[in-house]
Amino acid sequence: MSHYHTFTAHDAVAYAQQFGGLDSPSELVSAEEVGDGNLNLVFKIFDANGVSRVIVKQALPYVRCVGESWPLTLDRARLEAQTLVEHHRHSPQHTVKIHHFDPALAVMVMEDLSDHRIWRGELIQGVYYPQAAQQLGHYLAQTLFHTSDFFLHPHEKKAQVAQFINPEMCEITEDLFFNDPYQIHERNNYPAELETDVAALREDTQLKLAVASLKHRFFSQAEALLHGDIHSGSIFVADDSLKAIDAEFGYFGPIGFDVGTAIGNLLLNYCGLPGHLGIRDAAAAREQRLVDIQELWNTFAERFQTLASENTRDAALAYPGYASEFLKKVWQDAVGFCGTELIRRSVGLSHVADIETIKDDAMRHECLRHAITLGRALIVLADKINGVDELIARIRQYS
Ligand code: SR1
Ligand code: MG
Repeated sequence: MSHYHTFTAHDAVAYAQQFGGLDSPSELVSAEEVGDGNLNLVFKIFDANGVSRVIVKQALPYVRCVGESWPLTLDRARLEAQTLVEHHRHSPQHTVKIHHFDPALAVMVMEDLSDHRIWRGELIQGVYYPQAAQQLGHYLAQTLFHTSDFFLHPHEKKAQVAQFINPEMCEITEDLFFNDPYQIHERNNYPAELETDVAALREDTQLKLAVASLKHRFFSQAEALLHGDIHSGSIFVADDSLKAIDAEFGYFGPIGFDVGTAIGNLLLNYCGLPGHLGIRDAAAAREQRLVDIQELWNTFAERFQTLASENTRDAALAYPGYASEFLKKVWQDAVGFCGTELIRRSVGLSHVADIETIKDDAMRHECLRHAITLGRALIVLADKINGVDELIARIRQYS
């Protein structure tokens, strides 16, 4: 790590000229730092016509949204680049392309997606991408099946598990998802008006037992190479296109975590919609979110099942009926993890714009309360919710 230094815009241009893979690198003339996430620097690199041509992303040695008081491993840049390269092999149409990465500088050069938009912003604005949920289900099935024991040789699988050991980033998830919301912690962030609701989480034995079980699975179930943070802010969309980005939380974990995080973010949007559109007008958009969830899961499960019946390499796992049994467990995990995403985004450090940007305080608090109540229900009822239609019935029950 000795030659690590934080990039200026000038450094980013020079780096993109060298490693951007362009035929005429001297076309690249300027850069703008556009990172608005919690962790990294992100530079758009422009040509002389002001057209953005590639992206340079660099990890900072600390958590950007908190500051230098929270140091964080630079190795996350390698893990992110290698996760995206691996996912791109299995789902090239739905994963951003990495042109180059340098672990010592914690930097990568990647495909520019300026013709796409961040899905979360579009969901909030009410811009509908009819293919997006199915595309996300396809991405999840392709990447998670091909990095699982169904597909990889056992030696290769174990080598990959070792390559993607990601203790510091996993620790963030372990704390933010499974600890902080259920205890008093200085990182928590919620309005005083919600104190009674949040205090109830801390006293809820049934809930805390179910959260412990989910955390245990997150610790120990190395089922596939997860994206690890697949929320709607980590997804670019355009007409008929969807691309996953931002995989620094990638590691081998339970498949239901990725599926549950993805569904959870659609549900956070569902919870926030009345705050943007008013209760009456939100109804149609909410129905769309429920259809999105149905399509996401059905596409994922059907594609995973097809891949399992055609491409399972392990003789025991190929036994007829095993893949569908496995998918039932993935589903129950997904429902539980989805619930933890709803709660941690309402009570913990990192919130989502779907709810945070609601201007009316009382309405925002109501939407947060809804996310907490629904999240709790999904966590404790996960093993009683058999399939996506039952999930939708439960969501309606808690609306
Ligand atoms: C300290 S990082 C906080 C959150 O931002 C990332 O996007 C992850 O979701 C993480 O939990
Ligand atoms: Mg991210």
